[in-house]
Amino acid sequence: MTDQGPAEPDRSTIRLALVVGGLVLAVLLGFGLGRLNDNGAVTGSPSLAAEHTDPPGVAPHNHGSATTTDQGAATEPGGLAVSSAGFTVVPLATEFAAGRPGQLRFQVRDAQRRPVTRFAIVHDKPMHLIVVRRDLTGYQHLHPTMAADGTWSVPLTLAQPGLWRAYADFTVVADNGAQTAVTLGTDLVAPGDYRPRPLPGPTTSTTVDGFTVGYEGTPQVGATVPLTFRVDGAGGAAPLERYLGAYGHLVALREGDLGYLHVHPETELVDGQIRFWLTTPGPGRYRLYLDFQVNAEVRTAEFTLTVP
Ligand SMILES: [Cu+2]
Repeated sequence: MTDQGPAEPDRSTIRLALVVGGLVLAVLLGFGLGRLNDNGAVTGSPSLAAEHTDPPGVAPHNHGSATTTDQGAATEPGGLAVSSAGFTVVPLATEFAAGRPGQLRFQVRDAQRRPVTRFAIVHDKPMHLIVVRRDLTGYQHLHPTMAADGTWSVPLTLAQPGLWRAYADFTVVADNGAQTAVTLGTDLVAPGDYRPRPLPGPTTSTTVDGFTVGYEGTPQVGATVPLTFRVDGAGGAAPLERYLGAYGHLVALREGDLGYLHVHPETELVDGQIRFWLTTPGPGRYRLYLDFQVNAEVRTAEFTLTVP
């Protein structure tokens, strides 16, 4: 371009060509950089994840978020999309016969459409699968097993007809060791006569299998606050056992879109009670599902929570 021959062309023409060429180059570069940023965000999360502050006693991770890369939007729920951060959940079949035992099989695929096979163990498991009907009934918390080709499978019964939501909550380990926590969601269907149940009214206490479960705490929009659960049996405080690396496992789902909230467990009991840190993304109604274990049996206590 700078090589100008003896028959010198009009300088203004050259200048114009340079300006246009520069613009084209700038646009192309912009595209390239944008793509690099997109790709970089998939695997470049550790620095962002490290900046994420966790409540005391909680190992740095971002459980339940759409991705670990959404640093600026850490309160946004996950589970709303089949694809996020370059990963896609692909169910092999989505239709189930209501009330009949079936098998859910799925893969997590990367941006190159290859099945992912390297997952980090988080809360004792490489994959947490939550299944709930769209009216927030029929909650199940399952742990599928993975075949060598990256296909996950787990026995699943959708007890009642309707549309159901399945959440795959996992952390991918990249070749360079970088970890990306993702919660993806996909719908399942059990054809039939769907009779949705209205969401029960808000409460902070409930009973399940003879246990009384109550909690204290006041979730606030955009804040991470402690929720402390107490479990009592016939003779007082129930002898809680470790379950999934803590003394309980809490899932919170938002009514309306079934967004899957951030929940951090405390790994040890606090005054004999189970404490979680919950981040509430906005006003609305939520359903809380507390899994706890006593005498080697896991039970689930459910609560409706209204956040003004
Ligand atoms: Cu789990």
